This record gives sequence, C-alpha cells and structure tokens, in this order.
Amino acid sequence: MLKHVLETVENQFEMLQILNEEGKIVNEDLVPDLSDDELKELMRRMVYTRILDQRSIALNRQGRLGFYAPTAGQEASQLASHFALEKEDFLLPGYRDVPQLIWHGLPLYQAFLFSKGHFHGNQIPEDMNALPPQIIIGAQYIQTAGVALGMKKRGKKAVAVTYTGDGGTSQGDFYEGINFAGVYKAPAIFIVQNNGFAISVPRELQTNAKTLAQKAVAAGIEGIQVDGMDVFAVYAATKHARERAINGEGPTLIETITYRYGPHTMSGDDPTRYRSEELDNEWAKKDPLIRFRKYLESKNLWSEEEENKVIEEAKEDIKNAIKQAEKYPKQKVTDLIANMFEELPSHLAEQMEEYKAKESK
Ligand SMILES: Cc1ncc(C[n+]2csc(CCOP(=O)(O)OP(=O)(O)O)c2C)c(N)n1
Ligand SMILES: [Mg+2]
Repeated sequence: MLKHVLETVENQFEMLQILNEEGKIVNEDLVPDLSDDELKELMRRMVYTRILDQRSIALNRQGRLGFYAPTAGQEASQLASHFALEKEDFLLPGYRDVPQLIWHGLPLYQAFLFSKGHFHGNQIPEDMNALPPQIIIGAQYIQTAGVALGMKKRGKKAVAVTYTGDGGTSQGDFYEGINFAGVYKAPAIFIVQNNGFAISVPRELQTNAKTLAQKAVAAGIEGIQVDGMDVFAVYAATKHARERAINGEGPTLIETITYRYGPHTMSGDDPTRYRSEELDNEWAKKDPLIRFRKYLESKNLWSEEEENKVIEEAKEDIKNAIKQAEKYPKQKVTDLIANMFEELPSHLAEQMEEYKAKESK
C-alpha cells in the first residue's frame, strides 16, 4: 500500500514536451507566445553558444584556456530557460552555466578569464545581477534562497534563478535551499539540468526517486519535469515559474532531461569509459538545435545562410575576446591576497610586503 502512495506521487511527474525530435509541435496549447524575431534570436544564441563550446574546447587543448566544462547538448536547457528571464533577475549559475552568464551580460573576455583562473573573470559588472559560477556542488541553491528572500523583502518584481545538475540534487544544500525558499515563498527558480551523469556516476545510482522534479513535493513547492532538448518546453516552464514567483506564489523546481555530448570537463575524464556509443547516438537524435532549426525552417524563419552568418559572427567575437583576455594584466600573488581579505592577518601582511617587493622587480 505504501508503495502505491509513492507510485501515485511519481506518476504525476511526466515529462513535458512541446516540440518533438522531428521539429513538430505536439502540444499546441502550450506553445509559447514568442514573436518571429524572438524565435530567431533564441536560435541565434543556441548556434553561437554551440560554436563557443567548440572553440573553447579547441582553445583549452591549445593551452590557451584553463578550466572548461563543455555545454554542447544542453543549449535548450540553458538558453531557453534564460530566455524567459529579464535583465533584473538574479542568476546563480554552476560551473557549466557560463553561457547564461554571457547572455545575461558578462563580456566574453571575462568568461575566458574565469576559465584561466583570473580573478577578473569573477568580477561581475556592476549593472549585471549575477554571482560567478559556483564550483561547490549545490551551494548555489542555498544562496538562491537567500537572494530570492532579499528580493521579496525589498519588494522587487524579479526572481533569483539557479542551476545545478542531477548529481547536485543529492547534496544537503539542495534540500535546504528549496525548503527554505518554499517556506518563505521566495521568488526563486531552481533548475536541475539532468544530463544523466554526475561525472561518471549515472543518474540511476544517484537516487532511487523516479524523477528529480518530485523532490519539490517534500518542500511544498511546484515541480515540473521537461524535455531539456526542447526549447519550447524549457521556455514555457521557466516563464510560468517566473510568473508564479513574481505573483508571490513561491518557488518552482524544474528538471530538464538533457545530455552533455562532451566530457564532464576538459580536465581529463574519458566519457567512453562510462557511456556507450549507443547512448551517445540515441541522444544525438534529440539534438535541441536540429529540432528547433527544423521548426523554424518550416516557418521560413531560418536558413543556412543565416546560420553561417551567426557562425562567422561567433568566431570573430571569440577571436577578439581571447586576444583581449590574453592581453589582460596577469594575476599577481598580491592580487590574490588583497582580494581575499579586507584586513590582512599579520602573517599575510608580511607576505604581502614580500610579494610586493618581488613583483616590483
Ligand atoms: C561539494 C562538492 N563535492 C564534489 C565535487 C566534485 N564534483 C565536481 S562536478 C561533480 C559532479 C556533478 O554532477 P551534476 O550535478 O550532475 O552536474 P553536471 O556536471 O553533470 O552538470 C562532482 C562530484 C564538488 N565540486 N563539490
Ligand atoms: Mg549531471
């Protein structure tokens, strides 16, 4: 009988799809109200970001970038969710969510500096509402509850939006964050990009729960699972979550079912040791760019010519941004110390003097 209770809850979490793998609408009522220009802009961002991913991997291999977590495959989850937000919304990304930061206003050369481990990559511009990418899995969920509560107390009509992965939902911070935000009805959107793996650990070994979206139930917040390769499903869910949050109805947990084509990061894991070629091929057929392109072409809104223009534009921007990042003054040890402390402890004050002397030579 108790098994039945669990099944009843779990069966309520069916994956929402609006645009299927063939680029056809399967849920007419829920197609988002986006103008032709908006649809084209979303496609432009996805193509641009796919190129940015390819170039970032190449630059990493050339030794010109440092830490990099590939994004290809996750464009709909990342960019269609971000597309439903406004400039005044506050972003709390994870390490794979650099594209959302860029489309929220982070200059590309700063994203490259973040990758190179330079502190200026983490200096979010004054007019931009965001924190730097979080490396500690799940920590951003707690921070998001706090930022969202702060926004509510200040009467702001905006939301705090965060991203983590499937693995992140096993962290204590995940539960604390959604629970706290839930009880205060804080205007937060918690996005879980379920790409099936936490480095090499498959989703099935992460939790016995059938969906990650159902974790919302325990926190008394709304939860929804969407096709994370479907721009319309991701956009519609995020837009809905934003409206609810702004209306004082509290947070939403969105699970996007997606896949990362590349390795976990460029720091050395080999996906062929934990994923089969069949699985890769299965997911390649669900590609978010291919199905959105098919849809747009059927409406005469996209062409190869337009796509090539975006590709050239992205390559040119990337070329200039990496040059700018490489020209940027190197990070000094004194910068590191000065950035960490407002008032230096005595032993560091001593080291500061030592390094100042060294660096002035
Ligand atoms: C608290 C903490 N534990 C472990 C790690 C090491 N680590 C880095 S990424 C990762 C897997 C995260 O997987 P998931 O949440 O699914 O996100 P994905 O990388 O797939 O987007 C782990 C365990 C970490 N960064 N922080
Ligand atoms: Mg994952």
